[in-house]
Amino acid sequence: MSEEEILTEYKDYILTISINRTKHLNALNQKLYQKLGDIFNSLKNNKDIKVLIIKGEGDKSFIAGTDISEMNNMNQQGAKNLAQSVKIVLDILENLPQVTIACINGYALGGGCELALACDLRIASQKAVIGLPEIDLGIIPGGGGTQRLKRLIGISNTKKMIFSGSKVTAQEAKQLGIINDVFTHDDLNEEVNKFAENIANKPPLALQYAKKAINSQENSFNEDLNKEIEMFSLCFTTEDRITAFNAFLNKTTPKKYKGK
Ligand code: CO8
Repeated sequence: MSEEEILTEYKDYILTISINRTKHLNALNQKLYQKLGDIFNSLKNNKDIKVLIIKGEGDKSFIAGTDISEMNNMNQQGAKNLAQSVKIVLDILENLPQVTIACINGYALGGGCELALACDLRIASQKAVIGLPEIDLGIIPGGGGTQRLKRLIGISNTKKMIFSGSKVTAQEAKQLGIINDVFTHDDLNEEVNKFAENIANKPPLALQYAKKAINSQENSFNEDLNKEIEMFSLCFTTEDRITAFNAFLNKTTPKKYKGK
């Protein structure tokens, strides 16, 4: 991985991280997850950073998911290992003392949507496209999507999105409660920065305590996340998963699924 696959910029208590893998629409591979985990870890005790903004480079995509080519070769254990390591990274992100904002300029799909769901806030451009399309790859969300989305928009809306794999517009996502605010594509960065500057001026400890109180979940949440990992990795034992991945990677339409 070249150093530049994650760009960082610091100004006035605000750290901006930008995923820079534009050829792959900023899809996250294992090395990038690891690097993100290292960055998030380094923020845990950093009092000079009050707000973290996460973005995707280019004009088209926030993060188009976890890297499908990399997952294609995984067996059940490999998928479980991946999901468990992503869980650690997103748990750290979710519980950072800083206020975290996903600045969504385009595709936020699969693992990209799940990373955004682990942020405190999601602010999008009118061009954003949001979804958990894993079902069309013969798998399910494995980065906390089934649980975090359910908590955000309820069981019924979550089932509709995950079963259909449908991608929604920024406006639809705002109506569902996934997105906090929508701005024109050109205004997105400026509006997110303005919002971040406002938050960075609030009392930091009160922000942290508010976040802890809001994030507090009943004990079963962790069990639910582990259940998701079990189901996600089980998908990697199916023929349909291989059929669906091959169709994506070969740019063809998948044949009828066999149910095995
Ligand atoms: N992984 C790998 N490569 C990708 C991905 C991805 N998720 N998304 C896009 N790319 C690549 C394409 O393969 C293509 O590469 P190449 O030029 O070498 O063929 C390049 O990015 C550009 O993409 P397209 O040509 O397809 O661009 P389009 O504008 O035609 O389409 C789309 C854009 C609609 C976003 C399309 O690329 C797409 O459908 N991408 C896949 C989206 C998806 O299914 N995401 C979910 C992936 S599964 C997942 O994230 C599981 C999460 C599990 C949790 C993680 C912990 C376990």
